[in-house]
Amino acid sequence: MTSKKWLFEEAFELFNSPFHELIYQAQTVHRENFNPKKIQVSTLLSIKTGSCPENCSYCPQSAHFDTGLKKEGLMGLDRVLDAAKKAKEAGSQRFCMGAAWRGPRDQDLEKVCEMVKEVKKLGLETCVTLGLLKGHQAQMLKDAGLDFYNHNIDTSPDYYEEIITTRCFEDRLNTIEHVQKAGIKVCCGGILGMGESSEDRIRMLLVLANMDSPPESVPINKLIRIPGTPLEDGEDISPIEFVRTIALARVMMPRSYIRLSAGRSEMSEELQALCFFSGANSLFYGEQLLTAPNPVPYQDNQLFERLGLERL
Ligand code: SAM
Ligand code: DTB
Ligand code: SF4
Repeated sequence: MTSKKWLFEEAFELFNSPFHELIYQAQTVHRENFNPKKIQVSTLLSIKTGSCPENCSYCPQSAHFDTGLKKEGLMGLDRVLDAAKKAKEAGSQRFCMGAAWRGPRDQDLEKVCEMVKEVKKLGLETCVTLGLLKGHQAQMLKDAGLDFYNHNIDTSPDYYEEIITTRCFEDRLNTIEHVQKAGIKVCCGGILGMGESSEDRIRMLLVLANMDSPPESVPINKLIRIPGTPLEDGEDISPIEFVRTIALARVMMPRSYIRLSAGRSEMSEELQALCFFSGANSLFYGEQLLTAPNPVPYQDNQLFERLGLERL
């Protein structure tokens, strides 16, 4: 089924409509496409940490900034499998492995492919995020049985250069194309709260929603301000603006999972509830994201119970 192509003006109007109208539309679209009680649960693991040559202004793992992060080379298979087993036991459905690379070398990718094969054997869905890929590398991952590749566009095309200069927006789109051509599902979203305007947020969602096939999974991260990065200080996005963006993502991408991603540790239960009410239906579960903290499982279990949410 081809998806609707959105114009900026339409999205802008919806985004700026009265809050209750927007949320009502998002909730309606959500119910038409999903069981609103169900939530998809993924767990992250950093399999290669820090010393990244890219200069993404938000990232604790960039070699350009001193964030005091402990750097680690590519993790061995045993440690990865240990973490995956724990995630499975804790009730996670998908295991996402992230590496601080601009892109992988083939010899490293072979090791990651081995991880993918073994994690799949545990009965978990697999996702990896390894930076820019070449066509043959996407095929290597497909052959290993990879389910999802995460590669975020992070912000609007216009604001991209304010945030990252070691690569361009097109580079990201090329990798997404390789991933889709290889038949791997795409997880692609961005970060809110980096000083971008509402129009930038809308334009980011337009790029995602207007892809030939919109991403199956759309992570919406709230910037975690990391000391030592250029975005350490700055004005936070207002909670209402954040919810509006989630709601717009839901309406524009009716069949995608919208993931309430980084930044939940700094959100109240009420704000998270409003995000789920506006169509978010996925999250990262487990006390750590890649390097930054996430709510502890006990807290999230309590949240699920209070809101009557069930895992997929
Ligand atoms: N190096 C690979 C890449 O950039 O695609 C994979 C790992 S990278 C850490 C994955 C994503 O984490 C980024 O695209 C960004 O959206 C998110 N991220 C990184 N630092 C963040 C922060 N401080 N706050 C919120 N999201 C962040
Ligand atoms: C995504 O959009 N968010 C996740 C996942 N995809 C790889 C990563 C969030 C990283 C937050 C900062 C950290 O933990 O280092
Ligand atoms: Fe490297 Fe990814 Fe962090 Fe950018 S976001 S510095 S590419 S690990």
